[in-house]
Amino acid sequence: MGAWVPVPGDVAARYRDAGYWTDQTFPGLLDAAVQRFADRTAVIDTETRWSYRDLELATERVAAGLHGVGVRRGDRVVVQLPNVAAYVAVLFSCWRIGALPVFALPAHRDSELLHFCTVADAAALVTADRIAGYDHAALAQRVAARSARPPVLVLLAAPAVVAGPAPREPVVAPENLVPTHDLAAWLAGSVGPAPVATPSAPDEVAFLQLSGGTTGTPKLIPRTPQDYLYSVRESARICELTPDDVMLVALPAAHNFPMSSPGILGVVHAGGTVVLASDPAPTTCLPLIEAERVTVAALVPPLALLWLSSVGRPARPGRPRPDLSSLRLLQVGGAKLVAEAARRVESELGCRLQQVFGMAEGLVNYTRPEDDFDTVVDTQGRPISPADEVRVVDADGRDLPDGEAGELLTRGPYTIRGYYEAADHNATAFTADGFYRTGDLVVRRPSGHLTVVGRVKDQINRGGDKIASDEIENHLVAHPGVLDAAVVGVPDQFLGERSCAFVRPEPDGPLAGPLLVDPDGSADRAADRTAVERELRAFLRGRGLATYKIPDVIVLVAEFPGTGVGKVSRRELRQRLAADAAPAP
Ligand code: OOB
Repeated sequence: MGAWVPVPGDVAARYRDAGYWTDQTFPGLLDAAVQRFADRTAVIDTETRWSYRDLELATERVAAGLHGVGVRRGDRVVVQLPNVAAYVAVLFSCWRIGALPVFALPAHRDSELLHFCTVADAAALVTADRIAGYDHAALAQRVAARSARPPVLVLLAAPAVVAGPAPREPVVAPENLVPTHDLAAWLAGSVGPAPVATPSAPDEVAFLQLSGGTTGTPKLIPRTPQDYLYSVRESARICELTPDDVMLVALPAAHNFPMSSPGILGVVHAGGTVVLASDPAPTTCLPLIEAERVTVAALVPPLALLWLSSVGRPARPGRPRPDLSSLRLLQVGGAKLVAEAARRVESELGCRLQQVFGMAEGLVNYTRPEDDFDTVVDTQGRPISPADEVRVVDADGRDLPDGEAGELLTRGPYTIRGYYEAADHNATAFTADGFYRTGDLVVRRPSGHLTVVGRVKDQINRGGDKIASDEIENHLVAHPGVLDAAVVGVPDQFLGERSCAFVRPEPDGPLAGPLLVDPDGSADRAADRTAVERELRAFLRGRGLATYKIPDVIVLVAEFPGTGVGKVSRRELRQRLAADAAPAP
């Protein structure tokens, strides 16, 4: 286990005394649900319907499989799976034997997965052979081939609906392939009984969640059962979950939002049903809501817009509109939902809206059932816990009064005090007294409700997918033709933000040539620019970056505006782009 920063002893004692932190563990969460709700439906995907008893059995089988390939208590297991029931079993099986899952997203590629496997020193990588047409079996092999300590590979033959069309990716040379283990065979009961094992204690790190990141490499977030499960129980209570609730998981299941706010774990706590959608499109999800009588769903803003526009269109003849009457709550979070869209949810989807402003580092804010309409539309909610400490500060770290915009700093019973194995970064990401600097600009109301009004961190929020400017810039400057790069977010009606890379070519390098010396913008020059953009995108893809991180726009510039202290002014770059986009006078 690597270095992490526990909450100081006296504070931990306070959280325990107040009843926030309990002795509950993740296996304990599942055991309690099995005892109370054994025969009720726990998890549904396109091919699976598991009761809580079935989920427990699947968990035992995968735990036996993992143990059989050498995974032991304290080992890290990188998990990259589509939204399938097996994912839930893999999670609980890791916890059952005291191993720590590391939550990768299906969108992650060589660069990210290799990084997670390395930082976490992973003992195993569990993935599917294909997800949405991408060859994850080959990806896993490439990661293993490049790892100092190759992880054991466990592959799920994904059902056709999540696997997508056959992949065309090049595969690792046959002589370099490492043997893989078959998750589906484990689930079918091909190995013996699960070992007797001690799960992580309530105060030990039980998994590593991913941060959106603001610096070169995504950081890992260590969470313990006592802190995480407190937020899960409270989230379930705030969202009024009962055993009759059916939650649709349309976002990638490993993200903190569908995992715990209240998400999959909140539903297990309540004894309800999780329905895993193979993709978040309205054409998939709206019929699923009708078929499974879904009561709660969680979306990022661009998907909420898509769903709204889908129900707003006239029904096609012979294709009746799906019946959404079971849906009682739509949660929207991960990025700012514009008020105009927020206003439409209730009348057009026929359910209540809940805004969710959370972060994998901890703090989660919800609008509440008792909030009036304007509060639900205009704010991103208030913190889960009375023990969440919230400060809104100016650029000098001075506290601001309610109503004034400043950076949100937070500390509390489920917010981390430091990233995993990241002492240097922690020194700036947290204050000396343990507040996490969120990088979000907020305005607080006297009621405690927060409205997100901007950001001070160098991060782009592309419809909920977070991109660290710095990470993409580092990849771009690795190109022999690139002297320097600055990546910024620019407003986008649908995504909220798109990413734009400003690139300064190396004066005598392969990307320079006619591009910068010909100021009158001839047609040839435009063709050259397109070729350069294509080249840079292919280069980034070749470096194994997740697709959502490939810049939407690439602009070549001769130089960057400075800030006065020699730093690139990202603000000026954004303004320049906005001016270019404005219609000519
Ligand atoms: C969730 O978690 P992360 O770790 O992917 O991203 C956190 C960041 C926040 O710091 C903020 O910048 C942004 O995402 N964000 C929002 C927002 N919710 C998150 N910005 C504006 N409005 C919102 N409603 O995104 C996350 C974790 C748990 C629950 C929900 C979202």
